[in-house]
Amino acid sequence: MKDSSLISPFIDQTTNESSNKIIKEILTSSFEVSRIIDNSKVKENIQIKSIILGNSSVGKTSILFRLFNNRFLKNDEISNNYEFNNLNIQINESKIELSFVDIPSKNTFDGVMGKSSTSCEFFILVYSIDDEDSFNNLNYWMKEIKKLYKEKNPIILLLGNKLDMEKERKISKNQGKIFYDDNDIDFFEEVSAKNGNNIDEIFNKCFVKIYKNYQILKKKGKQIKSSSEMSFEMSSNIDDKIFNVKKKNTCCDRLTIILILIDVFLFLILVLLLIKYGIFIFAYLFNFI
Ligand SMILES: Nc1nc2c(ncn2[C@@H]2O[C@H](COP(=O)(O)OP(=O)(O)OP(=O)(O)O)[C@@H](O)[C@H]2O)c(=O)[nH]1
Ligand SMILES: [Mg+2]
Repeated sequence: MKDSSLISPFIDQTTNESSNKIIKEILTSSFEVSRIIDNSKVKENIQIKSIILGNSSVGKTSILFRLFNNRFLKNDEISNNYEFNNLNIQINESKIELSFVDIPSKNTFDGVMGKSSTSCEFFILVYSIDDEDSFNNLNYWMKEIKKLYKEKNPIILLLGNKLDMEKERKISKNQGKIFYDDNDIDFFEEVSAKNGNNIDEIFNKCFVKIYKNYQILKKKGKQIKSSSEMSFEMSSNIDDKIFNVKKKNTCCDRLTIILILIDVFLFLILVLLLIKYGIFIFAYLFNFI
């Protein structure tokens, strides 16, 4: 679980006081998500790429369909080639265009990434509460996300789907919560694509976080030109992640330089010793002969 309540580590020393105040304000404010775009108020467009992952039949397509159309996708409508358009929402003066890649899960993660763009700011990881395998396989999906996106820190939402199937439940809510806590995931919720429980609420929380992160990056003067560039900078926990990574890098860089200098120094001493004693040895041998 990422602790979004952390504010202080986020406040960058190089950012001036007024920026820090605005950043604090963004972090603590609540924002409304609107599905109706008021173009007269829109001042910026933010493009976000999302991918939905999880085992086969956990309800990935059904969740997206519910999010887009607010109804359950009938079995005879399901197709592996279902294409979702962009989902447009408005928060304040920003229009956020979310594109979703829905992959039939017979693919491996490599297959997924091969087909879609390598940049992604938002992952939705799904298991089904009645399917143990789909829960156990979360480790695989998380490992793959971390491998490819270690430093990009995309926002990750974990969904336990089919909440309506309480009687068939095999995975407790607490198990889902523990996985979320242990894996640096931003949001977790149990949902039902069938009756729509919790879907809008949890997605809206993610959208607000995406918006806040974007605004904070902007305030910090980062150049955000395109979605793919943003994905590199985008951190679901900007507060500590981006800066910790940078701090760690500088620290490692310094350590490497110090170690190289020590190596060079020791090498020079060795050469001097060789020259000094080498001459003695040669002289001794020469005299001796
Ligand atoms: N009861 C119940 N059934 C669901 C729910 N969501 C999806 N299903 C059913 O689960 C089955 C699989 O749903 P999909 O949305 O196709 O699952 P998927 O993860 O996209 O599957 P793949 O594309 O094969 O990877 C379908 O029969 C859906 O009707 C839910 O919330 N509750
Ligand atoms: Mg599907």
